[in-house]
Amino acid sequence: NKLAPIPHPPKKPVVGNMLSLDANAPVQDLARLAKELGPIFWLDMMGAPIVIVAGHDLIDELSDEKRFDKAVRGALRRVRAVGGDGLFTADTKEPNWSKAHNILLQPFGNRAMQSYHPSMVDIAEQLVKKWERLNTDEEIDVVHDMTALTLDTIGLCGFEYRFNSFYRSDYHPFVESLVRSLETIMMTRGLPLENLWMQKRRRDLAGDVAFMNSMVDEIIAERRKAADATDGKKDMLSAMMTGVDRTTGEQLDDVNIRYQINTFLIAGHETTSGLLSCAIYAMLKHPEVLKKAYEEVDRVFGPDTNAKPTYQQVSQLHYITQILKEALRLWPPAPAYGIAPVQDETIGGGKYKLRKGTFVTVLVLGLHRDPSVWGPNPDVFDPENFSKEAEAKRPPNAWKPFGNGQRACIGRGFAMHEAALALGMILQRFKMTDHKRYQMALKETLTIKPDGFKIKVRPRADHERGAFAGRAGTATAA
Ligand code: HEM
Ligand code: LEH
Repeated sequence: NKLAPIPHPPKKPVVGNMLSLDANAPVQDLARLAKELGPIFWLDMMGAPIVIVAGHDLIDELSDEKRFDKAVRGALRRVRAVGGDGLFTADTKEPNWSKAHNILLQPFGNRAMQSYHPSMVDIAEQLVKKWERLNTDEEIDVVHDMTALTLDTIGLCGFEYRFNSFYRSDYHPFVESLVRSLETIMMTRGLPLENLWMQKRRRDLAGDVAFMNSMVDEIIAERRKAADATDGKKDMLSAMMTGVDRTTGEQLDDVNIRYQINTFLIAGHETTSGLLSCAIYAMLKHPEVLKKAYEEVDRVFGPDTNAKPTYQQVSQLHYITQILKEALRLWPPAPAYGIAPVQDETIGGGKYKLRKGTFVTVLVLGLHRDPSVWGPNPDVFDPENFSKEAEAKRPPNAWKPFGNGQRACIGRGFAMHEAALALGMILQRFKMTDHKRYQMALKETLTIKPDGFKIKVRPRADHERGAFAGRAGTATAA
């Protein structure tokens, strides 16, 4: 096999390919470019090359952790302003990465998930209570309410803090600062820092970060004052304050714990809400899927909306989980991740050369619609893509919404349980209508989410519960 040059679109002097990407939709532009240029191409970002890979064969090779490591560069490097050396934005080689990884496996493990379940139900009940009290004609801003759900959930499970998002129409000041910071990080992506407009944003960023840090530091300090550091609490914070890394025998320091909490809040705020919103969108566009989802929830949860779903019931929502996985395929909330070769490499059977340290973007959005894996109609939503049989047949590294290997998402189990519980509780109680005939339009922040998606809901009547139609039907007739 001969070495082939990596394709790239024509570039302009100085800015290179900077202007090939829409500042408000860079990832969608990359997916468009991949359709024109193929599964691998490179862009010149004002002198810095970045290689984009969007096809399964190549990404399978790039998933070899011995050859490629996560690269905290580009947009992600700037997230360090908020996430510091927390897990998500630490280099794999930084001592605090493996230390925190080892310590955090416990509070993100299965056993811990069961202990968070009641808190997850607490917040999901606030969501459905809000929806139950709406007047018939009132619209729901889906992303807004899902963000309230996911943020309040991580607040409560993470450090027993209530953002109380369902009790306010605006956002909690912490969230205002977080959102503004991420916006600045997104806007300044790839741009030189020195200009006036940017200086204002940078001052705001510094102020916002200082405010977020002081709030989180105070929560940590409060907890330190308690007699046994856990204060009898079983949240992620107490696990971080007491956990010991078996390899080094060391504990996390309070500054690093603060960065972990900032990170969980970014993660809880940005991604699971997008997943839930996309899953609702897809169900509304596919009545046959929605019908099966209702049947499963009615079978597993039953009609009694006063009974709180148990942890075990949620883990039996297999079809709902298929819907969530398929939503993660078509609209991966984290649509790309960055890696770099540890040594000089060639990929594609010796075809493409990648120098050590080259910044490579794995375009998950492209991977998830690669016809060589997903067939000739990869854009069609079909939860059967995640039936047991279909999953068993799938080649490795074809579905990567949570990233790769040891640097994959530590919160995936948390997110999936939270999402299945929320969808289950929504479906148990409501009929939803897509009164605007919404068509998917993605808004890019660091993540992708539906832009301006509104629905209406009304409570389900007993006779609408398929599995119980007979019983409920007779009762009403009598
Ligand atoms: C890492 C996606 C929810 C915490 C990642 C990565 C992806 C991802 C793609 C790898 C990033 C990279 O390689 O640069 C998602 C998605 C979520 C989700 C799609 C929801 C649907 C969460 C939640 C938490 C969380 C709820 C925590 C409460 C983390 C952390 C890492 C991470 C700490 C870094 C892990 C490490 O490198 O050791 N996530 N995430 N995520 N995620 Fe998530
Ligand atoms: O390749 C990357 N960035 C490039 C291209 C960019 C347009 C995609 C660049 O120039 O920076 C690396 C990808 C960085 C984007 C990170 C998005 C992930 C957001 C997830 C946040 C929530 N979260 C955190 C942990 N779990 C979930």
